[in-house]
Amino acid sequence: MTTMDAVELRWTPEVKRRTADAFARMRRVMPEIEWPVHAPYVDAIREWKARRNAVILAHNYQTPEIFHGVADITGDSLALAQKAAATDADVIVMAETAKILSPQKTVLIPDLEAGCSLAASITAAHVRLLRERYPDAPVVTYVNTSAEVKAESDVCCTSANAVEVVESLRVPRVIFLPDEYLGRYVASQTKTEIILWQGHCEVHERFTGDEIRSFRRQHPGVSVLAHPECPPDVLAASDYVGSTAGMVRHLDSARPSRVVLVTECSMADNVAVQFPETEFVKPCNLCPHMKRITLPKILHALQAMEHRVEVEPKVAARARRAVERMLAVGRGAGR
Ligand code: CIZ
Repeated sequence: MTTMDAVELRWTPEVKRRTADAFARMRRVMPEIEWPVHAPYVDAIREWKARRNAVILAHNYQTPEIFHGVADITGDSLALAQKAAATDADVIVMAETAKILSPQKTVLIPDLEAGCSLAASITAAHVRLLRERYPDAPVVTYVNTSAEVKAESDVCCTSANAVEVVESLRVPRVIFLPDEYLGRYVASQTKTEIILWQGHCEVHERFTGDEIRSFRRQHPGVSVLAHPECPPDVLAASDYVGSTAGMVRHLDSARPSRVVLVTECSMADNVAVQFPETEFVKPCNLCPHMKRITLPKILHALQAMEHRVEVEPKVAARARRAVERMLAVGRGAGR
C-alpha cells in the first residue's frame, strides 16, 4: 500500500458528517456513544469500495453497523444471490454463492474462519452415499452448504422457497439437505415425502418451546415469529413461521405492537429500523460465525484484496446449475 492509500482511522468532524446518514438509520439500535468506534471504519470502507468498484453483501444476520453502515445489497440468501448475480461491480465482498454465480469476479471473504454449522454437517461424499441409497430421489440442498455439496445436488433452496423448490420437482420424494428442522417444516407443508439429514443450525436449534412460552408470560401480547430452522416444538408454539424475508413481510402486513423474532439476534436490530412503532423483544442467540465478520476485517479485505474465494471450475459449474435452478423457481409464495 502506498502512503496515499493509508487510511487514518480517527473520529473527526468530517467523519461524523460523512457518516451521519448511516448513523441516522441505526440510531434506534445503536447507542450514540458507540458510533465513534464504527464511523471511521464505515467512512474508510466506503472510500475503498469506490476505489475497488466493490459491493458488499450483508445477510439479515450481520451486525447493524455492517448492514446499515456499509452494505450495498442486503437481505436473505435468495435476495443476495439474485442481486449479486446481477451486479456490475468488479469485486464482491462475502459469500461463496456469489463466486459460484459470477466466477469471473473477484469475491472476497473477510474472515476464512466464518463457517456454518449446517455447512459443516455434510460433505459431497455423504451426498453421493445418499444418492446410492435413494436413487429415485432428487437432492434439494439448502444454500448454507459448501460448493462441493451444491455440486452434488439437483437444486438448491433457501428458507424462503424450500417448499416451492421441492414441489417444482414434481416427484414423490426428495432428499432434503442438510437442515433437519427446515426439512421437517417443508414436510409439514407438502405431500412430497422428505428424506432428512440431521444437520442443525447452532443458533436456531437452541430455542425451545418452553422459552417461547416464557417470552409470552414475560411480554404479554407478544407476537412470536419463528424461523423454520428451529425445532418443531418452537414452531408449534409460534404465531408465524417463515424465513427472514418472510418475517419482514409479515411485520409489514401485521404491524404487531410487540414482537419476538426467533432467529439470529442481529435480525431484530436490522429490521427494527424499518418498523419504529414495533417493540422488539430480543432473545439474542448470536451466530458466532457471522459475528467474525467485522468492519476492520471488511476494510482489510478491500485494502489487501484478500481472502479471495476460489472454487474449482468444474465444481463451480455443477454447483451453479443447482443454484440457477433455484433462482428459476424464485421466491414462490415467499415464506
Ligand atoms: O435463506 C436464508 O438466507 C437463510 C439462511 C435464512 C433466512 O431465512 O434468511
